[in-house]
Amino acid sequence: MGSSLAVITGGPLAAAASKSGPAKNSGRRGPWEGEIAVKAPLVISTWPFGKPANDRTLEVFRSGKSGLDAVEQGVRLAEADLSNPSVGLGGIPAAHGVVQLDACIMSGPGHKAGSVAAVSGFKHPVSIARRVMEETRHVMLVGEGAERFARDRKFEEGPLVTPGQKAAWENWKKAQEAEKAKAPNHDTIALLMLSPSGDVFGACSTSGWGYKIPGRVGDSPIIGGGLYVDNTVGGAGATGIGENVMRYCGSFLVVEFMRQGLSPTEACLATLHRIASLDPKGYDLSINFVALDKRGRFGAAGTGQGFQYAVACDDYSKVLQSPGVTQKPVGPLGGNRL
Ligand code: SD4
Repeated sequence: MGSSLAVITGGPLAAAASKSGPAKNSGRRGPWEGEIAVKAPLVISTWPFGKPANDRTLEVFRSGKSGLDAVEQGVRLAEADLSNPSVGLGGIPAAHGVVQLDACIMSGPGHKAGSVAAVSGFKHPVSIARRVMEETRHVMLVGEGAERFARDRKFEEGPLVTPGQKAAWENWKKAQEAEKAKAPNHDTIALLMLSPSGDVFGACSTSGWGYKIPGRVGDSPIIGGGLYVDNTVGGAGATGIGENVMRYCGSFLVVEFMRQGLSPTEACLATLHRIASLDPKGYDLSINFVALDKRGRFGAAGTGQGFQYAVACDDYSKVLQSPGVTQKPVGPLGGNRL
């Protein structure tokens, strides 16, 4: 993409973070990656596995499909990726050994949304969410109802637990009996796109918190929690401990901060600061946000160090490092657990 993107690594907040806690930075100082607007189409998504999903999104969009088709297909790539243990096929199961998936999709034009939660036996929950959005008068279907809805529409069925995940779950079960169990890492793809006509689209998909209580729903399928799009402002998505995002309408808040004039990175940081100011755990939350705005700016931030996100536009496709507020590592630390 050449000179149209100013990629600035590091940042004052990262430098100001201390071992003892969060940097005393209001999140209003930059510059950060993505502060200078780039030409749409622009795609941003969580984690390094977002890079191939971004590339797929752009490829689908450039082939003449809609922005909604593009974000859906980008997320489907992550859902089908067996090597990704936290989205779709091969996702981490719940405590009873069954993979339960959460996903949602949002269209800026029309402010439309669809969502499914705790869905088993279907590897593409993002597409089920899209059909909920397009074919029903509802926004969200869960569990058995969502599965029946998908079955009626002939969505491909099949087991989601891979042999590797089954063996890991069996080990966890044994360790749990011996009270030595550690929940595995978990991630989510939240992907946002700005089209050249200025429309914003987003989609999000995850298997959620590993070995969660069956029926647990995280932030990812919650509109305004794990994903939010406002076609007049931009969009935001989240990853990390969903309990720490959904109690604060995290992605909605990022978008609202952008509406007030903050850049995407500043808005992600301001949201982290707001949540930490209210939460008894302070910044000990393990949450991260990505965002883009209507002007073609993008950004991300996390409570800890090491949250990576992927950005693609023109002939540019990269994994970038977000600013982290504290020196703690990015991994999950416990959600609602005290
Ligand atoms: C959830 N936010 O279910 C998701 C999981 C995730 O990094 O993103 N983990 O809570």
